[in-house]
Amino acid sequence: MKKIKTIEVGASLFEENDRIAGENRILLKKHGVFALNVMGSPGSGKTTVLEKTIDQLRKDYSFAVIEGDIQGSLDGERLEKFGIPVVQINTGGACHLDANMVAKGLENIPLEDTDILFIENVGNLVCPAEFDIGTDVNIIISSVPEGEEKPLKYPLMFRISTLCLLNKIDIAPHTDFSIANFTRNLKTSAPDIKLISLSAKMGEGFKEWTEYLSYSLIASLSQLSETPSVELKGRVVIAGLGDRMKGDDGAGCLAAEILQKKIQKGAVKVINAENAVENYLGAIEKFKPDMVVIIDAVDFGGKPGDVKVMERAQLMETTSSTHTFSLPLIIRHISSETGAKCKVIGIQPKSTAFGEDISPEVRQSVLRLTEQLLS
Ligand SMILES: Nc1nc2c(ncn2[C@@H]2O[C@H](COP(=O)(O)OP(=O)(O)OP(=O)(O)O)[C@@H](O)[C@H]2O)c(=O)[nH]1
Ligand SMILES: [Mg+2]
Repeated sequence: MKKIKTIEVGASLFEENDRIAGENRILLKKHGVFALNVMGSPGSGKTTVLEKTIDQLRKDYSFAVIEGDIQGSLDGERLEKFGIPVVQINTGGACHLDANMVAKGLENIPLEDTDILFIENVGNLVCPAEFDIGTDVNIIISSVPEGEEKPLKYPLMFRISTLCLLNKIDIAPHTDFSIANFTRNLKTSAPDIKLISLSAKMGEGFKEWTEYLSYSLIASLSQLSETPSVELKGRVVIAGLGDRMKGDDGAGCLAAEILQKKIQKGAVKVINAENAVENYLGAIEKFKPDMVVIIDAVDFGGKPGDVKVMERAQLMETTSSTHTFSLPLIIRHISSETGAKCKVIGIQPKSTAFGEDISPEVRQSVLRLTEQLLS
């Protein structure tokens, strides 16, 4: 007898999607579930990666899976063999999962007993990128046979993902695929994405991937209740500071980049000031803000990714790593010129070494912070 529960759902209203995704995220957080939206072309190896990952880590973590397919439960059956809860969602023709479908799926997952929830989206490089489903992270699984140029042709999918797994590298020597070219294309479309090359078939690269997964899970759990809230009131300027070439020093810039994509206009102005906030003082004053929020990597002796909301006095007791200007002085200037209330959201960096990527802990922290600011 077939044990997998299959749910048929129609497409939900697009404008409702983000609201329901937010509810999914809150529900998952409440139960301490780390959820990943696994996307990629048909046949890129999504289910094979999940099979191998679950097989390797099931002694350490409890898994659950929501499988999205246009029809059928073939992938669900492959994963159910591991004795984990699997819910198959049939989209009935839709080329992606949406937040409402996932909400229905979550009703059938024992969240209290789940550490890691994989949601395998419908195989497609376009539509799933447009629908937030409420997971902690988006992952794109690309594969060698698809070619090197996919990040250039489907940039949104790569841009909204935290991690790209390049699968099927075992067959690269038999093709003209160049990992160096793929990496260059990837960084062109999605400069912030992390890349791990692997072979789900042969196991190469799996250590790096499973370590990344464990790391992200721990970072997500350790920050569950630690992102302090900042209530945005009136006209607000949010300025991200830092240096994108120096690892976690770019945290403020990453936050500004994310917020700039989501906040178009209105009472909130987002500025990616990088290392030269002094050049934006005129624009900040002209906006006549009631509040100015500065996001920056600040070494306050916390754990990597810890977030602390500070006012000028507290900031003077800490060291802001690399900037040539004095942040307390800038804040005093802005306050006196605009009368705005100024706050600094400091993110504890792990490493600010030149040429490094932003660390997973700080990246997760920035994602949570931006979500919290947008909510
Ligand atoms: N050579 C090679 N083949 C792989 C690898 N990973 C997956 N495959 C094969 O690729 C094919 C598709 O794998 P799936 O895991 O079903 O792909 P999928 O992305 O889940 O496919 P859909 O759910 O249909 O979108 C299967 O024949 C796998 O055996 C790999 O690392 N190397
Ligand atoms: Mg699959």
